Amino acid sequence: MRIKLINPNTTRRMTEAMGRCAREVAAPGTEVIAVNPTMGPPSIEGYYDEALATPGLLAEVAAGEREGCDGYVIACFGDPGLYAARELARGPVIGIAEAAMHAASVLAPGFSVVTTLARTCGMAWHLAERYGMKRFCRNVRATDVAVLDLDKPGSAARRIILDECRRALDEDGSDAIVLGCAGMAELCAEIEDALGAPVIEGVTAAVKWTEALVALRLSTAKRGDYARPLAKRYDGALASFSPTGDDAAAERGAGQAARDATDQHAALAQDDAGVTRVNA
Ligand code: 2AL
Repeated sequence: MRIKLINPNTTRRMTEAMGRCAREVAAPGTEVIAVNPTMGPPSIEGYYDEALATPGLLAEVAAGEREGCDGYVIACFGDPGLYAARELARGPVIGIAEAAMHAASVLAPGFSVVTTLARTCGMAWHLAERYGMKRFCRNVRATDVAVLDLDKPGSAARRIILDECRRALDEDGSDAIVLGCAGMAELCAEIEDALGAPVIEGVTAAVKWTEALVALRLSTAKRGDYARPLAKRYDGALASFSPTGDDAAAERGAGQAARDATDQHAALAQDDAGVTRVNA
């Protein structure tokens, strides 16, 4: 099966690190395609960043539909564009915050999220609320490490994050830690070894969940809120994102349609000049 792992920020080295983590846990028959958009913010640290990362993310989902991807992981802890991506995709789409919080909720009676900047704490609380995870989420703690400083050589990020995780276990009444940024994925094993408690990072959790749903031949429902976007003309800079409303492929079912290379599904693609266009 093919799982497309989309880092919605434009920082390639983060995408590559996530790809390494994902491939370490993927089953032998699973191909992980790790990508990031070329337009948008280099890191996502607020609602504005999230909003403007979303068009590039959706273009990658639409391209994935044409490429025959079986499922998608949105690899940013704000889960930007999750529901919009589900409207485009036939297969399952899982956000890393969604995956990590659900995993933590069955591994421990309560968890703490340890995230990057303080300004992202509210976003994590909103997600916990949205996913029904608030009763498991004991606290959301900021480290004030910026996303692009997480893997800077010589940075104190590892020590700062580990110290905050320790405080979370000591002070929050939590028995598990959820790492609140995709850029922390490669730190997970080291932190878990040091803490001796479950530490969940969403990239790997979401890859395994997506893999399980695809293996079960389950796809995204197309009857209700996740139906294809309605056909309409968008104006101005977003004109190329105008949905065509062609959901015939979706109605044929995810398993079959995902392998249909000639599918004229409403899709966005980037041509050689990097221009996004519809129905390539
Ligand atoms: C993130 C993340 O996962 N990727 C990114 O660019 N920002 N999350 C965060 N809390 O800073």
